[in-house]
Amino acid sequence: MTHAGFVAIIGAPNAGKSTLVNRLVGSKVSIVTQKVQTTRFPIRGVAIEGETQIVLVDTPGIFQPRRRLDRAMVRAAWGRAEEADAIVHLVDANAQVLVAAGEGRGADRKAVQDVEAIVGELRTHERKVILALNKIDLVRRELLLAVTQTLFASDVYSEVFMISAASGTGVADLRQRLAAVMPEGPWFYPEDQSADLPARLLAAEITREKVFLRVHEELPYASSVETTAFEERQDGSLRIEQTIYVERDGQRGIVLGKNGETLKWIGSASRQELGEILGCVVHLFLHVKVKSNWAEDQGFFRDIGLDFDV
Ligand SMILES: Nc1nc2c(ncn2[C@@H]2O[C@H](COP(=O)(O)OP(=O)(O)OP(=O)(O)O)[C@@H](O)[C@H]2O)c(=O)[nH]1
Ligand SMILES: [Mg+2]
Repeated sequence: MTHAGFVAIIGAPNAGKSTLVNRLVGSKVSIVTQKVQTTRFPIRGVAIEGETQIVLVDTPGIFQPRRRLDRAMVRAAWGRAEEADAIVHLVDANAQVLVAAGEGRGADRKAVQDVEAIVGELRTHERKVILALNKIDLVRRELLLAVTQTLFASDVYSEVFMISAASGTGVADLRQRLAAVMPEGPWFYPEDQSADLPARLLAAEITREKVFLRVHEELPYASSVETTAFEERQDGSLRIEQTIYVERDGQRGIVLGKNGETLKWIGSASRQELGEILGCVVHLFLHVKVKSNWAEDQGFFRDIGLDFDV
């Protein structure tokens, strides 16, 4: 008898949710950067453990939202958690430990606050949640236990796992546990399918990752990427055209860089990765446009499956 179900991975921004989903799946289904708020909409990846199919749902980080897009992202994360058969709350253990030791920086303190708010919300849920403490490769072990106990005392968790999504430590144990709690039933995806993001959207995400990686200091959250053309050529190669939207004129120059060098780097990094993922030669054409209200555009929300009216 087969088993199959959905597992939502929730947590504060930058906890490592997308890294964990990629690790559990065994291939890259969701983009990862060092910036908070990288993931903007829920992304599914499929892992198989014996007779069990685990559909992992990567979600946007949960934080105190201000902009419309932020509100929609947080709403989507909680929505997926409610629908799932199991929930994993992923916590950046390093931020917790640093703050507990009085050494945390602003970003760490913010992460701890976001975790507190998530725990508060989980208290209102009846179902218990699996706690996964991530980034243990960075943490001094002697400090980890106290932080774990404090979190566990909140009474919202059924069990705890210590993992490093980046190195893979502890991830196999977590996957086995998730498989064990999946309900009986037929698989949702064919055996060889590990993701279900449409290729155009995947291509836009990969380019957005490169934008975030390259110009993250100067351009936080002001950019989005749209695939405007995606055509297979007769020789089997793909011709992909994309527009990078920014909010102000000055940001356009930042994306272009001196003599267009930054854009060239973004294009070449994205083209190379897309070629690997899609398994063919990719011809990528990037444009940069100023669209001050892209984050208020209803079509943008529809394309990535987020609610506009939240
Ligand atoms: N050292 C270490 N770094 C990690 C680990 N897991 C993730 N990271 C890093 O943490 C950063 C954030 O990872 P993401 O997977 O993008 O985090 P996320 O929770 O999906 O972030 P949002 O989508 O912004 O909510 C990246 O720089 C990762 O490489 C880990 O186990 N150890
Ligand atoms: Mg993410």
